[in-house]
Amino acid sequence: MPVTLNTADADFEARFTDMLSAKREDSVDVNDAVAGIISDIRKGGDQVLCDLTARFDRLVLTPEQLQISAEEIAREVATVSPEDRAALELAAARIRAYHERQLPEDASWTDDTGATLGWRWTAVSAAGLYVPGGQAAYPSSVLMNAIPARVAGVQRLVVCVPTPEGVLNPLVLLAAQLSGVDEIYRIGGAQAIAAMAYGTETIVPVDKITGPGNAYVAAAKRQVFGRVGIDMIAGPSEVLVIAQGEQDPDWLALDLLAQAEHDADAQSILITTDPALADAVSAAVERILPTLPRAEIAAASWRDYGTVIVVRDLQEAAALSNRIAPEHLELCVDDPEALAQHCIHAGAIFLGAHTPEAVGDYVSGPNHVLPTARSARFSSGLSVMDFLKRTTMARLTPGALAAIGPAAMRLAASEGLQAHGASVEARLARLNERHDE
Ligand code: HSO
Ligand code: ZN
Repeated sequence: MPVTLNTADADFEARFTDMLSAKREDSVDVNDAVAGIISDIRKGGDQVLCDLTARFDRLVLTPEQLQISAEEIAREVATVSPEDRAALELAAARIRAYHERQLPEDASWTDDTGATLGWRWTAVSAAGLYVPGGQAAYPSSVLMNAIPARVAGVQRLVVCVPTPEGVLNPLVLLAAQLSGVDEIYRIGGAQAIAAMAYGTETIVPVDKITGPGNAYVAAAKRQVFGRVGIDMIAGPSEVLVIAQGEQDPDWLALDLLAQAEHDADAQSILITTDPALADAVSAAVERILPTLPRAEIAAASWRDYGTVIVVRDLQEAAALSNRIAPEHLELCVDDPEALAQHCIHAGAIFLGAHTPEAVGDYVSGPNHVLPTARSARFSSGLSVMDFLKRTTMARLTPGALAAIGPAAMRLAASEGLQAHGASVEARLARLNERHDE
């Protein structure tokens, strides 16, 4: 049974803290195995990649076959129904339009000393996107990772997706095609991450790797970080629904179950001011749960991590929400905008009863790669920024150097860095000579 809490209870604080600190993922230590795979790929390149793909994916390939050919992509993509294609195209267009607005402006100004200062944004040259195989191969996640990269201006976009027994996923290939991916390799696991980070004979290394994956992929991303950039390491998905007033309990139950069906470690939380609504939603969850094809996963998540909290008012709800810092926050209340003002730690906020979290997974436009496990306190979802770097710029006139150079000389002396000071002094001396002439 899910936990039911009430802020009016004497033991609330203790039980809430327990809930917050519960660890939802047992992280198996695969670091040594992954370090071995990375070093094997660095030494053996394509041949090791083929050996590991034969072992883990039961797929025998020559190095030439590592990349999925344009003909294969065309053949698979042709099997997608027009309805599925139209839905994916709508999603891609909306995600692109949203992310185009994220492109930041360069800046440049001249201050009162005559120094021209600013910064400039440029894209990462090449990015690699990992797409998990099997159940978690979400075409929507391909769009959510690849489109921001393309919008940022990344020139070369690579996808790695494992294809156990050689089975290709047409919708994943179509999503890659719609988002402008350049190369797709049928490899997975730590070996795919190592190949993208270090390169092999056939795979040119990338500069940044993003995308979800299992414990091996997560460990590999951590280990190649520094050689390449990575996005976040995402944990199991979460939703917090805050509800008040006249709400359809079935709608709220379905939103909780939509999260629970992702993963037995996912977490769905309901906070409401209305004890009767809390009971009605819990009952609806129990009624709908057995009808889901993924009932087993959703039931495990709801049983182990599902939580219902009754609060006195919405201020209390916002305060608890900020402590939870949920990945997804749904506000099914009379004035969602007003409540959202007080909810400052959340990956994505969904306002009002007609904005189920699932639209955000697919078609509303914002990214669905979001900070989990309370990391929304200090980080944000995937965006165009993740594929950009900021270079700072400065140009001083002689007058500007004369105005601020002496302070630099002073600081250089205090740090014992003679050449630093001299590099400024030599220029200032020349300026003074000219003055004396
Ligand atoms: N809710 C997941 C993303 C997703 N849902 C993909 C369906 N497909 C994490 O934000
Ligand atoms: Zn989802």
